[in-house]
Amino acid sequence: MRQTIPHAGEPVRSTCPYCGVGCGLISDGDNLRGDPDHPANRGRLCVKGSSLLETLGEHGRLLSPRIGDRTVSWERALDEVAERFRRVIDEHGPDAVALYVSGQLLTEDYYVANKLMKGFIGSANIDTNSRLCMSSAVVAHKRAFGEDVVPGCYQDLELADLVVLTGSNTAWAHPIVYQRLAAEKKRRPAMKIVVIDPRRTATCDLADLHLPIRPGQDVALFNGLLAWLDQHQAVDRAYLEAHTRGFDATLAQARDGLGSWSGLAAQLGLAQADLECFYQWFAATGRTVTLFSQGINQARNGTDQGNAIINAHLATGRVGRPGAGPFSITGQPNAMGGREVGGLANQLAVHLELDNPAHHQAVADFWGAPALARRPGLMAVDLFRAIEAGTVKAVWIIATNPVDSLPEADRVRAALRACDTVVVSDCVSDTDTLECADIALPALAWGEKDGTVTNSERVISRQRSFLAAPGEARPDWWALCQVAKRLGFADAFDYRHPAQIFREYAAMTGLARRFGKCLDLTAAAALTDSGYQQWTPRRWPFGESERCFSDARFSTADGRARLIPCAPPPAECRSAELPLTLNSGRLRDQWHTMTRTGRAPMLFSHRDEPFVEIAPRTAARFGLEQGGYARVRSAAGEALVKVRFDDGLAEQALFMPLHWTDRFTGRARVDALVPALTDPHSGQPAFKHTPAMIQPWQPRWHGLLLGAMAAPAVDYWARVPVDAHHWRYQLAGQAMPDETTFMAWLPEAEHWLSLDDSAAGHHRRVALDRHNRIIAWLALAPEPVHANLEWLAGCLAQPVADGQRAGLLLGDPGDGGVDLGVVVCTCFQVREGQLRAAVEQGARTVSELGLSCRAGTNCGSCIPELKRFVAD
Ligand SMILES: Nc1nc2c(c(=O)[nH]1)N[C@H]1C(S)=C(S)[C@@H](COP(=O)(O)OP(=O)(O)OC[C@H]3O[C@@H](n4cnc5c(=O)[nH]c(N)nc54)[C@H](O)[C@@H]3O)O[C@H]1N2
Ligand SMILES: Nc1nc2c(c(=O)[nH]1)N[C@H]1C(S)=C(S)[C@@H](COP(=O)(O)OP(=O)(O)OC[C@H]3O[C@@H](n4cnc5c(=O)[nH]c(N)nc54)[C@H](O)[C@@H]3O)O[C@H]1N2
Ligand code: SF4
Ligand SMILES: [Mo]
Repeated sequence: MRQTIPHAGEPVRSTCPYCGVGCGLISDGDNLRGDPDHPANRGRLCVKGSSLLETLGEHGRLLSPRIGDRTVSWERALDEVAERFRRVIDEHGPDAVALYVSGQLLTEDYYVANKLMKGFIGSANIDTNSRLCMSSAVVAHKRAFGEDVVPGCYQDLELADLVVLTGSNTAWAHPIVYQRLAAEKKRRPAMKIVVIDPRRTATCDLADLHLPIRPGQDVALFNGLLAWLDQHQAVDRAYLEAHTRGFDATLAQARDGLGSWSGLAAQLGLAQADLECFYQWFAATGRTVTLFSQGINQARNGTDQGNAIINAHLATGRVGRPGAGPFSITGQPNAMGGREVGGLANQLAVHLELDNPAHHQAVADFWGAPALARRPGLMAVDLFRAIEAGTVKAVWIIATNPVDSLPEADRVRAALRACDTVVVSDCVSDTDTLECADIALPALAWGEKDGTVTNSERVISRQRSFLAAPGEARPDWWALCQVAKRLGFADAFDYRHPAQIFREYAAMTGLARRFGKCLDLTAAAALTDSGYQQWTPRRWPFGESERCFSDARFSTADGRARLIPCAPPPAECRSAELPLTLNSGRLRDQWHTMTRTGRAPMLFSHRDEPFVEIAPRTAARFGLEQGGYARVRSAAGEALVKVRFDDGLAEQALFMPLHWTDRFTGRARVDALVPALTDPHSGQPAFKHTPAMIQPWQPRWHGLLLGAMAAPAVDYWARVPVDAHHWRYQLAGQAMPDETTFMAWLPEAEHWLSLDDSAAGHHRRVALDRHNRIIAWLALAPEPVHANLEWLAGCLAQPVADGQRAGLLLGDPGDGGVDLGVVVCTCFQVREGQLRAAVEQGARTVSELGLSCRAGTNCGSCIPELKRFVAD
């Protein structure tokens, strides 16, 4: 079967495959722009979305199935997967196999995976990376509303008079939502924005008030808010009495142990005036939205943190109203779709529960399922523990990279290496997880795959294919159905087109409706194939108002929402050995484990090496220098990274991005350091608060290396792509490599240019092929090597011109060009030096900078940095 391209060469409307904002875009494969008609973005795109075409191309793609190192046919690979799964199931029962999937799957892939595992294999051992991402919010919604529903929509942020952003670096992680907010704030400066985050992030740029709360203290903050609202007669008694339960117990819990407001402020690490200002604004502003993300979810009490926020909204009757509501924003492009179809191990499908006998019967009947699971399956962290223990003997991992993204990641890797059968479906050929695979299956990537996704505001949009499938790559749903057939379930998995799967899913939501849930797509159950092709973005529940729970009728049995008493958080645990708290999260221009954004050289211009951020004062205490190196250590593992000063961090805080993997550097997988501590209700790991220690690391030599080679075995290396074939490496180490060692890093060459000053420890090599083209470049020195990186990168694969040799050895053409510093505006590649020049010529505002050098005038993601630049 080969994917056919319905509109080859014609512009196709699709959806960005990165964050949960779910922006619409239009592309024909050569050009790409935001879709002006998409309700999420109205034509805007951020830098990741606008550089999508740069990440395509067949290089580095997984193009055919593999068993071990052997390339095999699909028939052979699918037979092998099915035989191995069948054997384990027969010998050890269905709970000895598992699927581990992803919020980056399409709804159709997800639906089929869940149906196969829970309905037909007969185990609920299917979990998803949404466990690491949204599962605390899922439980918080279920506890409060009786259903996992985000009541509001993005427009609420524009209608609100107060927007509270907590645990969210919206400017970098949900840039188009941030831009919509920024535009509204400009239009209506009286609108208030409060950012709650222990770090001063780019998001704080919009804030009227930043509360740099102590990590993990959000329950105390929102409990305090509830007590304040009550004390100041700001609760909506009529709403509470008519539509909720649990207020009195929740308030009693919130008041328990609460002393003075000054005492609370001190506990939270905030100025009392700031705390009271936030409480006053919240009390006084009917149109308030509280948007929350991983600073809330990824904590040991993430579920309670979500409920503490929702409590404050229920107490003021601010749920599902225009411009008012709690708003859990989703991370991945289809995190929401996965929650709808039931991708988590502790839910059934279409918002129904495994342990509810009536739900169970309804789903078994709908699917004609012979063996529908009755018990919850293993949640992500426990699933990998069971793989380690050998009780789960075969696992199929689809569209996620657990060797990098799960806590105690080194343990996860060891567990997979020791596991009998690891099947990995991915679209690229080289990941830390694929390295552990016994069987690798090539998947279609964005631009090739075809189906639906649901964004943070419940809008279902189409991802459409506009590119032919490369090599043997196939849709994930197809591979799942092929294995299902081989396991003996051909009738239930006889799909030929994603539209069939979507119709079945839409029909199935009739069960949700039957049980009083909001999820309802039944109007699409009879969608024709062409209706599916022409689908325009639509929010569920179809045909009703924009918001859920506007009528204050909730999805619980009695129709009332619940306020949930939330105990105060555990105190921070720091010890003399691990005196710091390591926070982790996202960068503006990278996506997760960089398998896709890491293909676009441009997206490394913002940050090109793995790093830890630390406040300058703390750095001085630990003997660290800006741009130097540090070892970061925790109880679970360690990393070797560069040091960046950030005065937006608290004194005890460290921050590391989650993006760097073993494909891009020697040792900087942040999850090797994060211990596997989880929320008791949701099983979501606490990624944000790891007790840690830092110390300087002083290399004795530095290196810069360009070419097509693999990473040399040295203490420190980090690489970025130069183009589809070449890398640029930064190197550093303790013992200076001798000539035999460093020559082995370089490819075979016809000619060499060399420069050595062995006494000073300086070595330069340029490798040339027989056409005098440069195939590799190396410099080693006791001090950091400076070279004109852009010029050097451009020299690769080019012939050396006469008179160029000296410059080439130096790594600089000597044309007087100066180093302009790092790129601030990725879209137009505007560097710090150019910004400085613009300021010198009189630019005083961000828009004047834009007029002068175009910085910030495309996607706008760099505007917070531009503002800081102008301010400095
Ligand atoms: N550029 C980019 N965008 C992305 C992604 C990406 O990889 N790159 N990934 C997407 C995905 S899957 C997700 S889940 C989202 C995540 O989006 P966000 O949650 O916005 O991103 P994070 O950087 O993980 O963390 C958010 C903030 O929580 C703060 N925080 C840490 N501890 C606490 C605390 O105790 N209390 C409070 N209030 N805040 C705290 C951190 O300092 C951080 O600034 O981003 C999505 N968008
Ligand atoms: N320390 C720390 N750890 C974290 C977080 C944090 O904030 N801090 N955040 C957590 C969160 S919120 C998340 S969402 C996770 C993300 O972590 P992961 O899900 O592990 O990260 P990705 O890089 O998105 O992995 C997706 C993989 O699927 C592949 N892929 C892409 N599209 C397709 C497709 O259509 N089909 C198939 N078969 N493969 C595809 C990609 O090449 C890539 O290898 O990380 C979590 N881990
Ligand atoms: S905000 Fe950026 S990454 Fe997120 S969906 Fe829109 S274009 Fe894609
Ligand atoms: Mo996520």
